[in-house]
Amino acid sequence: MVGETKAILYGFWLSSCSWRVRAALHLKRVPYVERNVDIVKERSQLTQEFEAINPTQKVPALSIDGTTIVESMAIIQYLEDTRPIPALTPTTPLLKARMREVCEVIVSGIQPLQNVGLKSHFGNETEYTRFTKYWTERGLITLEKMLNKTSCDKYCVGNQFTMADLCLVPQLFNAVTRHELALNKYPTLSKLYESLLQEECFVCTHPNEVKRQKLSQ
Ligand SMILES: N[C@@H](CCC(=O)N[C@@H](CS)C(=O)NCC(=O)O)C(=O)O
Repeated sequence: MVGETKAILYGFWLSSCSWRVRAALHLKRVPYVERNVDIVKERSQLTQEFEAINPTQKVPALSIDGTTIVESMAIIQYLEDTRPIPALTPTTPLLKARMREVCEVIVSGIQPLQNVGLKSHFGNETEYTRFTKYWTERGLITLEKMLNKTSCDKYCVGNQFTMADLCLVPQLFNAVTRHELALNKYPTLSKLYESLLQEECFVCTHPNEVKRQKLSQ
């Protein structure tokens, strides 16, 4: 039976992929505990113990319903399929495609190119930062053009909260805080970010909130 015991999210407070899943769990009202996998200082994702949980050696992974699922979008789709309310997918084929366009730009076109796991493959910190900032900025330019057409100012696609919003907010948070990019050049992204950040699912699962809870344990 789905949802019988508390799910376990293996995540990291600052990880955008973990935040996507945290917000989805919150929306779907799935009780869960988060196990911190320090991917920055301790590099715990590379231990044998974690590899047994997630062969990709990345966060997140979700243990739920007697099994473990990896890859944030596969996890979110599983939650959508097993716990359909509230729906995170539009109903029309075109809006579904628009939602997936936005998700892909972020999930395939930005996040992997600014992932912290790339750092050791660069000669120095400056080269790494230049590379990650460049791809993040290019992604923002693309998203601004796309969302200008599909967004209602409140949500990315149509007038419904979808998986695209789950992907957008954590990536913009990274752009602003880690890459120090200003969003004022992107009016659509700015409006969406400001409005979406107030959604309960992002307030309650915000990285700073996770950090605060971790420190108070
Ligand atoms: N496609 C994967 C990407 C996972 C990923 O890159 N996670 C990052 C954090 S957002 C990570 O664990 N990085 C550590 C590393 O690559 O060593 C997903 O969506 O779950």
